[in-house]
Amino acid sequence: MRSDRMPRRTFRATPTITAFECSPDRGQGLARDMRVRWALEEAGQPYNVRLLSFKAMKEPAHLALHPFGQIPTYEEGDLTLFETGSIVFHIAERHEALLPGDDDARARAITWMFAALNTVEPPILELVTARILERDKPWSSERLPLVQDRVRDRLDQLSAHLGDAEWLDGAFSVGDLMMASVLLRLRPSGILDEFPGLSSYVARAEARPAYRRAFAAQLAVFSAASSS
Ligand code: GTB
Repeated sequence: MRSDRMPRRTFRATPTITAFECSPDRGQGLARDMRVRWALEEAGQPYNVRLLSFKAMKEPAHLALHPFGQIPTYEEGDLTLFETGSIVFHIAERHEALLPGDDDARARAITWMFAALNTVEPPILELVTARILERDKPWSSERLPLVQDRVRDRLDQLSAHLGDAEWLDGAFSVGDLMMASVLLRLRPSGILDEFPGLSSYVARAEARPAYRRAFAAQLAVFSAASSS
């Protein structure tokens, strides 16, 4: 059923987002400003980027925008947002190709966005912690396989749902943008390669022109920082 309750919202000003001045991922596009850049590119919305050092992120000027002193933030006129999910949702509400006008399709796209952030990403973040922050702990070799298997269990389920479909629910939506972004965080671990269906899904997402523009923009920041 199509909803005619409200006209589609528009951007009231050119947004400004924040990103790492020098991303620790060395331009792999794993930091969360990438999700916001990608959504803005899908929406065809130009944007500005303010780059921040780790020190600046904890200073009052940035803490006034983000209570936890992180990136990304989003400013659009007098509106300031933090939390990637909220920012991407705000952008998606302004672009029908990210959030369908049909009420039910829209609700399902939002469901997939939450599933990406609340159900699929937590075990992946646990794995990132286990592989990087805990790797020197004496118990790391015992814990890591448990965490890896928790990720595999979740990917088994997601893969079974996706099957041979191109996207999670019909046409590409913000649910796919968030899910593919979350899965990309797995790439350095090699686990994504164990799931050919999900690997192809992520590859399709990465092949989208909007993704490529967003990726190139964040890579250019890293390249400039590392050559200066
Ligand atoms: N829940 C918040 C959101 O979704 O916006 C989480 C934001 C967040 O974790 N921001 C990180 C940050 O600002 C950057 S994206 N960290 C600095 C700090 O907390 O002081 C997370 C991230 C960081 C680095 C890599 N990497 O190097 O691969 C990947 C992702």
